[in-house]
Amino acid sequence: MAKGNHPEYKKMIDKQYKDLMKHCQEHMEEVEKTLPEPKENLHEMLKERGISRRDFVKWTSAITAALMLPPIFRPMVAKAAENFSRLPIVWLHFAECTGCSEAFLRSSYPNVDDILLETISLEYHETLMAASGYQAEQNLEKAIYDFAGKFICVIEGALPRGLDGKYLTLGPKGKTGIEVAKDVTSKAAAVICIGSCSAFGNIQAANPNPTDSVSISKALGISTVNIAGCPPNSVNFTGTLLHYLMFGGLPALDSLGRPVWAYGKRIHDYCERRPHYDASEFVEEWGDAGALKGWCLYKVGCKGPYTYANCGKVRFNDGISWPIMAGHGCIGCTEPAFWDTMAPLEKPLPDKSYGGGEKTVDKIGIALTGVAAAGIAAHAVASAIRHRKDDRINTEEEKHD
Ligand code: FSX
Ligand code: SF4
Ligand code: F3S
Repeated sequence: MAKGNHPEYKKMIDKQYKDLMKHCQEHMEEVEKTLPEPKENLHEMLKERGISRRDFVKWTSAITAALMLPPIFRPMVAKAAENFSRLPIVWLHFAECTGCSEAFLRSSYPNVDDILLETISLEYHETLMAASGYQAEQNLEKAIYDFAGKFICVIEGALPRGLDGKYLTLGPKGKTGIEVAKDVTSKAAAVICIGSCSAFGNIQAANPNPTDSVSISKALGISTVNIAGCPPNSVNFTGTLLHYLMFGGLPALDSLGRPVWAYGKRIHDYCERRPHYDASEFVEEWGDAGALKGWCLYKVGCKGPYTYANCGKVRFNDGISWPIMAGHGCIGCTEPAFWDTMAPLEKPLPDKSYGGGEKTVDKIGIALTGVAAAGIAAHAVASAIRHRKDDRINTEEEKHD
């Protein structure tokens, strides 16, 4: 009998989920007692934006599945969504293109995730707030004082360390990004890096990195949750916040700080072109017969075999499409230092880069995994929300310097 069908094994898994549900219920009762009243009524907002109750139920099922939780958690996901606007958020911008905020906010067909993001209680967001100068600085100080230890600090952008951090200064007092980041993150309940810039340094840190830009984790020596991608998928951000609201902790993370539920598998594992890869049917050049037939993009540079993310599963723009579906290979935007390690973007990697050409792609996937596969492991709630960065993360990042 397969392990998964064994009655004892099934009993053990059922018990684990039951315990997790109990923890979730208790935590959510606590949230209702301790966090401020919701600022927005989600259902009214959904109605105003033409999203029916049925669409909402469909969304809760999809996000429950994306979070690798069984359907019994669906009502808890719905409740956490209703509580979304109770969570105070301070959203900082450093060295980046603001594409992450733009990607979340400029959706032409807003779905439930986009509307949820509109409901969050943004105590401070440099792109969206009306205040500027001294008033903006006061708003930030007030937010971190009023919600000390309770707010989530969300960060877009890398931190330049060159010239004592002076490549990036903010506000009327000319504070460096590093000073602002240190001050705010030290008072936050958790730090979530949105996008590969804050998560890994990204384009700012690409060779020759003249400003000595690095990730938030490396600049400050703290652990961060890394919602990687340039830009990342809004589902991976909302899902992580929903998890936080449901369980009072962060989801299990891989060795690079990425939530396992979203970044636990390779692009290559979810790809709809995979049968063509397995049948050795490749696009050889742009616009050829293979491209018209939707064959595999490996030979025109797809880095899906080396890239961990759920893009093919959750897609972008309300599930309409994703890079490989649109006809270009994955450029590896959820991986550290991808501009340096995955270039040239439209050519396969030379044999030595990751240990081999197309024949060894699957072995590479296995070697790079090093994360729990699925299920309950993705929800082992971290006991300490904010703690010093561990050596494992250091080692991983230094590998890509
Ligand atoms: Fe970076 Fe985001 Fe890419 Fe841009 O803020 S992840 S350059 S989409 O905007 O940080
Ligand atoms: Fe898909 Fe790229 Fe893998 Fe081909 S190489 S199957 S296009 S992920
Ligand atoms: Fe980025 Fe590749 Fe997804 S380029 S958006 S990780 S398909």
